Amino acid sequence: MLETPEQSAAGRFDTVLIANRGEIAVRIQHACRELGLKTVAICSEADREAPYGSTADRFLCIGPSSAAKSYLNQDAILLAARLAGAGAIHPGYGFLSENAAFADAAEKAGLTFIGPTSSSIATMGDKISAKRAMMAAGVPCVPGPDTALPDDPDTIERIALEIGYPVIIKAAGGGGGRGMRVVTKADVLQEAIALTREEARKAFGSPSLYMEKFLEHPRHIEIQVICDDHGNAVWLGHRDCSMQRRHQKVVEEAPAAGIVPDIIQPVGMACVQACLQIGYRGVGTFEFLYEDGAFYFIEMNTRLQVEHPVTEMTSGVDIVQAQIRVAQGHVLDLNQGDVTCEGHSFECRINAEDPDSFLPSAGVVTHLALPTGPGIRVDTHIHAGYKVSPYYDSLIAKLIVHAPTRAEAMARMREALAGTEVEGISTNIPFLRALFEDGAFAQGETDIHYLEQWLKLRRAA
Ligand code: MV4
Repeated sequence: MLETPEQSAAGRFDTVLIANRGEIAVRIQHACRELGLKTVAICSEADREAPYGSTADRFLCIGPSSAAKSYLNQDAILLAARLAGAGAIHPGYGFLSENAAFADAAEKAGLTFIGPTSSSIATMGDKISAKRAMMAAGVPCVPGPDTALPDDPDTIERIALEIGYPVIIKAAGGGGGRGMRVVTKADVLQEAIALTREEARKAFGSPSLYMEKFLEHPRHIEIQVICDDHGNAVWLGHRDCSMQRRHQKVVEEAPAAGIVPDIIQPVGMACVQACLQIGYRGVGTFEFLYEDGAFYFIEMNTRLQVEHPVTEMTSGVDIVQAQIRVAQGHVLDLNQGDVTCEGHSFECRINAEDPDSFLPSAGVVTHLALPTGPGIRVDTHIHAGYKVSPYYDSLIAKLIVHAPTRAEAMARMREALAGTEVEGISTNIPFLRALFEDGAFAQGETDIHYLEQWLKLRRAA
């Protein structure tokens, strides 16, 4: 039965269009079906055989294989929602999940966008306005002004001296490692600014930059929040995402090793206060750098994240279902006192890529064996016979484990990786197995540079 725009706009929808693909499309579909909602799956030509197509109530091919003409094609997605009678859109992560214009267009089409308001997305998408909002809310930030760098070279020079070298220059429209440049001394500052401004203009359509103190050996710690439309917000613990290569996370864990509750709790509560202050709705992640016992806000992600399962395993909260229920207008059925984070969880991103060069590896999966057993979860869309296409990111599965302690969770991940077999394509499983044998990683508290240093040493050996 088609829903009226008024009905769906009020969040009383019974059908969700999942505007994504791969493992997150499977994950969201499970959450919707458990909530008794109907689902509309979409695909590009390359994903016509996707398994989640057969379990959805409707399955629409919306365009050619290229993401620009399918998963990023706003008009095609909104038309599919209308034709299939969907009352809501879940964007997942990546693609249009942090596109304020799409969120706005969906709401204007009478659909519920399962996410924050477009204005929250826009505010956090501009890294300067995000920092300003956080500073106003008392969230600890990296030293540096919450205003765009002016054009005047003398003023820029003065700002850098006030911060103290080394400094990092970032694009307001950047994020996730794009549009950044480190400057270690004054005599190259102006040239660095000019280069970064030009790159920002080309990549993000805005030359707006800001400057911060460059932290040399931080860890990347993030805090998960969930907020409803009735003035309630909770934080669900924290994650360590420092194990990354070229800004691509490889292994994530919850909680971060060696961070005691007494120092993270005030930060978690500051994030909750910030959410209430800006009227945030849905799930969100506050990204921090952690160095010498102090936290420094760098960015807020206004979407469900790839690594949400490690927080689900430790908090026991189904984050995707909570996100959907909040979008339906329900009051958050969680208060901070209910949130207890137990044990330790790791997630390994299994990628269809060469384990040494990290180059993507497309092809047909001829054999697949996945681990089972206590404290093991696999989020995936692939199966034996599945054709891994070259059009999208290389993530084919997420292997998640949970155990009472970090050491037990490491042992469980080693055993789970040993029981994970993917043949027919190359994967990073051998690399992950080696990483989970590494002593320093086992010790914990490695920083954001560790993995790239470890890879250099492995290659030199
Ligand atoms: C920084 C930083 C050091 N100091 N900002 C990279 C992506 C984006 N999240 C911000 N990033 C960084 N910002 C200051 N003031 C170092 C990084 C950084 C990084 C941060 C988190 C995880 C991995 C990273 C890899 C390289 C650089």
